[in-house]
Amino acid sequence: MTVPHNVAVRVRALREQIERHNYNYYVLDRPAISDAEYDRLFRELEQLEARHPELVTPDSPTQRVGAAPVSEFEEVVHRTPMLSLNNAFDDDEVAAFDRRVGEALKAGDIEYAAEPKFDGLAVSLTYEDGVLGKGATRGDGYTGEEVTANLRTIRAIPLRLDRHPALLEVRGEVLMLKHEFEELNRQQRTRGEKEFANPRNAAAGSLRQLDPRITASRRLTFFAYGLGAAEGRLPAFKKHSEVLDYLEANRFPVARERRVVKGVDGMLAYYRSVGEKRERLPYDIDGVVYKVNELAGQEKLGFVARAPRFAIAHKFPAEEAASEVLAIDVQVGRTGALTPVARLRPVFVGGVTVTNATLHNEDEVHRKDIRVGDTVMVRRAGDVIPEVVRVVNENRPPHARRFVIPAKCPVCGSAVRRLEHEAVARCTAGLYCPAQRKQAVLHFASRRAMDIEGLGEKLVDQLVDHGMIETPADLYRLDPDALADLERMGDKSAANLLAAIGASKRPTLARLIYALGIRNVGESTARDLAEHFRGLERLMEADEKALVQVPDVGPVVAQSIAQFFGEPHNRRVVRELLQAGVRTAPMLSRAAAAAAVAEKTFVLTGTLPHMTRDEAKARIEARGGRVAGSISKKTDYLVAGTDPGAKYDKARALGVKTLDEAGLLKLLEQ
Ligand code: D41
Repeated sequence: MTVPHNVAVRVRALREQIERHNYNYYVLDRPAISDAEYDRLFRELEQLEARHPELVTPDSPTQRVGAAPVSEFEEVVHRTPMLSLNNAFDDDEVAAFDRRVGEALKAGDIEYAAEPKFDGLAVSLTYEDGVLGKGATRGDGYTGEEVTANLRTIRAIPLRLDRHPALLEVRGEVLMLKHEFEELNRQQRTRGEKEFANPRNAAAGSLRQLDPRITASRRLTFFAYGLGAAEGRLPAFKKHSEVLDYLEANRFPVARERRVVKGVDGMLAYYRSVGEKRERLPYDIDGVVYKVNELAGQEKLGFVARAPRFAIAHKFPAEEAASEVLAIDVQVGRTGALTPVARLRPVFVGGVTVTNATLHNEDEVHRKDIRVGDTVMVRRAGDVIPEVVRVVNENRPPHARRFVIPAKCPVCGSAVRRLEHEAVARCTAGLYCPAQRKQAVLHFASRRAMDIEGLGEKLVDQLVDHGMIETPADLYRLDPDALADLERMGDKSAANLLAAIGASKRPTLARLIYALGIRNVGESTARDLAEHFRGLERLMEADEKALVQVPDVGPVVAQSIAQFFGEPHNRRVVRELLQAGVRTAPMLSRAAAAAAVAEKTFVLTGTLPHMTRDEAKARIEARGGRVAGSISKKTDYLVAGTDPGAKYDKARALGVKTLDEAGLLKLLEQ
């Protein structure tokens, strides 16, 4: 049966459209049609091909998935070997590389093509007459495994090229995007299957499946970084950067973060800028790669052993490293929460030496089954608190016991309780527990609370451990001589601290409420409570029924507050604070307070230290104020952050009052 001409034309058009949408979606990350429209095109193509099997070609988008499983992979000899990269671990090694290059090329200020170093699997794609014929893993660089059927399932890889030489090898890395990895592990968890340690392992495991249908079900992607063998007509490339542009023009994904830089300074600046972006990139990278950009220069430099002399990988400090759990301690926080902490054999990871890692809570420890003596992978990414990611099981000592959260507080010996719906266990002693007492004092003194400068952790430890303070109220009765005798103090520091404590005696009511550290009462709730009750006494006497009258206060918060003030000890602390001379700043009458903001026009400019402009706007508007975009004579206040710009000058010129963030907060708190 011959195929009608119009069917053949339609099939060709459908393939082109589908591949274009694949490209928009998987390479450009910019879909141009809906999933439903895409599915419709795809189904139409499938139906036409089913009716006219002679039209099916290997480069049809319908042929990406569905190849039969194999029992093992064939070996492939790479036409040109896939070399390895030498590594540089610090700036000096990069400088040494640049010096060697400069000497060999007898030139200075060398131009380099700089790229991210993808943490994936290197593969080679062979296009014969523009059609993807073979795909192979790197293997040992000379021979790899033929994984064509699996690579074909990766939508970011073109099955055919538009303009093409007779033969072309494209080299690049197969990887799994971070969010796809998270999603895959979520699925593995719900199915009760083993999770993957990282995106690289997930990509490797997915690519090396004997059944391509499994590979197809995993979302892999690909980035090209160069060419291997080529036969036939190709543009006359002079630079590596031109090769990358060529690949990009031929619909291969190529790193957007690539740059051409000059000399060591250019390379190091690139390294730092990519390092700074690393967390936000959708894929894992383990460094950057610099390649001499001039291809003539590359040729001149040649190779040593299996690595080119014209390229080097500049590695980031590893974010994961193995260490050993020496002990599991339990820390007690301000609200009594018990947090298990792993004490580790010191290990250099993420650029610093790590000795402790949080284990979050009891369930986490059990989920990961972390035990003393275990060898574990420790992760420290960016500025995030170090974590134990998983146990590396082989080395577990035979009698390692399961961790259990202690029944008694490790600091004060009081009972520990864990509520049914909560992940954390808590010490029930409240402020009788020295650990909680310390945290309570630190919170009381913190910047957003009573703002006592110079009262840090080391000092509070000493004050509590020497029995000099039991509650925040004791701060206002400290003896100057005893204070001066403490470690790392002295007369001058003692006097400064006492002055700072004295200066904290006039807080707003909202700050004082916040400073008390009532569970579930953050700054915003504290403000609402102050506004509603307008005095500490009234708040202390309020029952749960009265408390839920406050906007945004629900039964849980109301219960926390009522419980807090139901505790005689807490009432005593408040009484003592008042006796010590702590007085809340007078609040304006409701009418006056409203008048301070309501109906007033504000203009915001610059960056505020603690809130976004949207937050500031919302809070002004919540009080009936208006926020305008530009300054005029009608503006009542300009709220200026850092880098205020021209609005600030104009406000000054018009005599408009300016406020900083603190001034605005004061106005809002009134
Ligand atoms: O992103 C990468 N992982 C990457 C790997 C890259 N951007 N460029 C590379 N360039 C090369 C040379 C210069 C040898 C062609 C590489 C690799 N090689 C490579 N990948 C695995 C081993 C070597």
